[in-house]
Amino acid sequence: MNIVRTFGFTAFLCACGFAGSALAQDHHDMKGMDMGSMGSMSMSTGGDVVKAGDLEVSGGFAKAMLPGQPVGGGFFTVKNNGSADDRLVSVTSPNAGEVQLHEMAMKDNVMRMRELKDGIAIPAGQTVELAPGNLHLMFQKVKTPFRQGDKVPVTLTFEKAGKVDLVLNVLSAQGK
Ligand SMILES: [Cu+2]
Repeated sequence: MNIVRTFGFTAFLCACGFAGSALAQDHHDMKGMDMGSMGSMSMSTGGDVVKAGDLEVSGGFAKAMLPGQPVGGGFFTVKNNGSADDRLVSVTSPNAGEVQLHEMAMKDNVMRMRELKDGIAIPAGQTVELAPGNLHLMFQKVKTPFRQGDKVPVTLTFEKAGKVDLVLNVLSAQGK
């Protein structure tokens, strides 16, 4: 039972690119990174820009999954041009049985992730970035592992802006 549990946890981390040798590297990078500046970094992944109400969603991508890997990570940026706070409450995709909203954070020098059951706040006038090592979508029960070059459609549901359809471009397993 212990072995099964440990394996499950490892596979889980793997989806976000923090397993094996990548762990030490990411660990190191995270320490030297000013988390406050991450929100202002712009991704140049070539994804569509989709507008809904005051929201602008851009830079959507997913990471390629290793064969047999059951979960995958997805990322994008949401800009709130309005004067009212909004919230990403749920996400669905025809390519996954379930899509969860996750957050990664360092705790006691260990990178951990947790599900954000209350969704992700998109404050008025701000830009929220879902990015590797930080906030992300976690695709569960994926039948066909994402391959580089694939497109993964998702429907984002916001509290105020409503539903937004977005296509995530699948990049390499490293997210590049
Ligand atoms: Cu996750």
